Amino acid sequence: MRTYHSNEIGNVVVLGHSGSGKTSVIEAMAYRAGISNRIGNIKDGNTISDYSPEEIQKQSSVGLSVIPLEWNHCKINILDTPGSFDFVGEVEAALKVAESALIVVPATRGISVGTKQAMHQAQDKGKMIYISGLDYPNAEYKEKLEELKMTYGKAIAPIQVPIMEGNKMVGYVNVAKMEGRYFEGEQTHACPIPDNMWDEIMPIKDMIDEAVANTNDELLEKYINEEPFTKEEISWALRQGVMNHSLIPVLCGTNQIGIQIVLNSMVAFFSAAGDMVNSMVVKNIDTDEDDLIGFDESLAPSLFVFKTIADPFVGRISLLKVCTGHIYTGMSLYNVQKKEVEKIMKGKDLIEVDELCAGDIGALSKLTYTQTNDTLCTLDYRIVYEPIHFSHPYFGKSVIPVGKSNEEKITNAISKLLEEDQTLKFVNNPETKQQCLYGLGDIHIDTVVTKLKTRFKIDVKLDNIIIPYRETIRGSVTHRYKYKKQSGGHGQYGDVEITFEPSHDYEKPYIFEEKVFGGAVPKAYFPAVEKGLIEATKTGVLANYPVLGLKATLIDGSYHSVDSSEIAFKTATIMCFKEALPKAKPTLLEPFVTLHVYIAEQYTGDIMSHFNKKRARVMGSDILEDGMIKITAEAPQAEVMNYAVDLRSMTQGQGFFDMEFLGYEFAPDLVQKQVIEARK
Ligand SMILES: Nc1nc2c(ncn2[C@@H]2O[C@H](COP(=O)(O)OP(=O)(O)OP(=O)(O)O)[C@@H](O)[C@H]2O)c(=O)[nH]1
Ligand SMILES: [Mg+2]
Repeated sequence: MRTYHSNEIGNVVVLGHSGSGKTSVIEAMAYRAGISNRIGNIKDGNTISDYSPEEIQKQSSVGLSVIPLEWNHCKINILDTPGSFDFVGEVEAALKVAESALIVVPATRGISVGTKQAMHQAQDKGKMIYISGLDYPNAEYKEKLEELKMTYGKAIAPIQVPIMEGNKMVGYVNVAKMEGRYFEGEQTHACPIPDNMWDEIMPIKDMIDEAVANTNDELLEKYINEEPFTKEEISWALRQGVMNHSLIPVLCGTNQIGIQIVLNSMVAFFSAAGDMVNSMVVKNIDTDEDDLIGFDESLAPSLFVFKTIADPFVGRISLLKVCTGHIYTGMSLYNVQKKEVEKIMKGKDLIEVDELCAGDIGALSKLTYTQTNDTLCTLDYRIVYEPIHFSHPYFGKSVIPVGKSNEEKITNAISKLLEEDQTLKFVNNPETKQQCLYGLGDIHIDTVVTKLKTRFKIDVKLDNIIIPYRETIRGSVTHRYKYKKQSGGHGQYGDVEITFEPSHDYEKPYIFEEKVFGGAVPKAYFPAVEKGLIEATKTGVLANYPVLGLKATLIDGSYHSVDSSEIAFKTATIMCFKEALPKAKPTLLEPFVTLHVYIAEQYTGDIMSHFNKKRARVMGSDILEDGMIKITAEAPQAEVMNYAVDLRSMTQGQGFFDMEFLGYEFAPDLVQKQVIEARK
């Protein structure tokens, strides 16, 4: 592959519902562009894009992949993404480096949740829609097109209309050029527009002409004077429309045919990386100001790492987009975040080119310090690119390694997977002794389990995360306990009278005071009493959860000049606690979290009534600048453990949220009963 310049490079993210046919259409593009000499398919697990064992097993994409194609003297880096919401982190990374988006809509299903999500994700990019699967017997091209028009209005521009014979697509009319083409094997040849299609074609042609007329005064005058536009004028105008987001060309075909026009249209209508529309703001570290820069080859070199792959054989592979200048093997660049210098080396089987220009995407191996979201640049022009804001993981499961050898290997393996995937989190909880893995949903976590098995040969089981309940008291009680042992020689003697009452401070296990009169318990033994409290509050009397919010006042006691000891007073305190607390209205505390949920207005009702069912309190709702609604609620943690999945199904995948620990509150009787029962 030759070196391409920024005005010859385009980066296109392919988006759409899971199973809409993204990977398949990309496979066909790669074949047409001569990258491969056969079209692989999902069922045989031999596509260029879905190559990992997990993807072959699931017959579905799991990670993003980059497929560079050469077409019409340009380089198009196609970014294939998984449609499943659980892998949205991969989409977020791909969106960061793509200037344009191709959205795949299946002719059998039409506008699904995934389509809406894709249109939303690509709202600030030039877009094209590909209606795929026209070979299915139940394909409904016209209905899907109508649906698109209803949903997205005038922007929808079906520049290609299929010529159907029964259920079979045998060719198409290119409405921009007003010419028909028939399929003949892998080739197409020109044909007249079929007579029965003029009624369908003319309104579309009128719509395109209108759009062309609206792009500038010169063309408007031509339109008013009823002069026909040239093909070049139409193409230029469509490109302007796509770049300013006022037009979304719609193409159609299958995973075998109709591919060439997609490739032609991407080159014709999508912006090149080097175009001014793709400028962005970066932070200049030396001046502490924001610089507006484009993908400009004349500037000092810089690059942004948008994805890391931990390959068990090759090691770390960093996927990057060159933002400015040129990068070439042998040069050194400075990692701004890590404050380290990295040498750019030619990776085995990875970089096939010696040089990459601004706007291009490539892969580097053997970077020592660099991770996803890092910027590499020169010391003369130190800048930082805005990081990818990945979705936060709130869906958790406890991971239990099967067998001793897996226990030892798991930390290392998971740390590699964490490096690859910024939407995963791994937390060791010493209290519950659980190793907790957090992700974006159940499929996400299950895929990690598969990766552990296939890549690292580690078997694990999953379990629910234990909710960290606490215990406290609501009443007060004064209790005396005398610990006395006489077993020959030295005895044990500790005697304490303690008042236990609520401290109302649920951030601390206890507050200790003493009001001992006349040295009934010598001062020297107060620390021993406190040690007893530290020990005792670790395990409550209801369900063995740690205790919070206790006030313990030592009011009386006695001692023995020979037999009293620190250990004796500590033991007396622990025993006193155990006997007293059941009489002080012990109560379970449950953890509460604050949720901020961001949704489109139409989902407000569903979100509110769902919160109601989950014992949550809605604290307020705000309308944000972009029209989104932000709802703040406080809810018991146990009720919102699956909120990632619940919110997705309520908002068709368009809502997002964050969650943080709020504090502890008294659990209602029913919850208390259930929790105590479960701990027996
Ligand atoms: N007949 C027919 N089958 C298709 C077409 N496009 C895709 N398929 C099949 O539909 C299934 C799903 O296609 P994929 O390409 O994996 O879909 P995807 O959008 O990449 O799915 P995810 O990676 O899960 O998001 C596969 O079995 C394909 O062979 C098409 O145009 N015609
Ligand atoms: Mg796929």
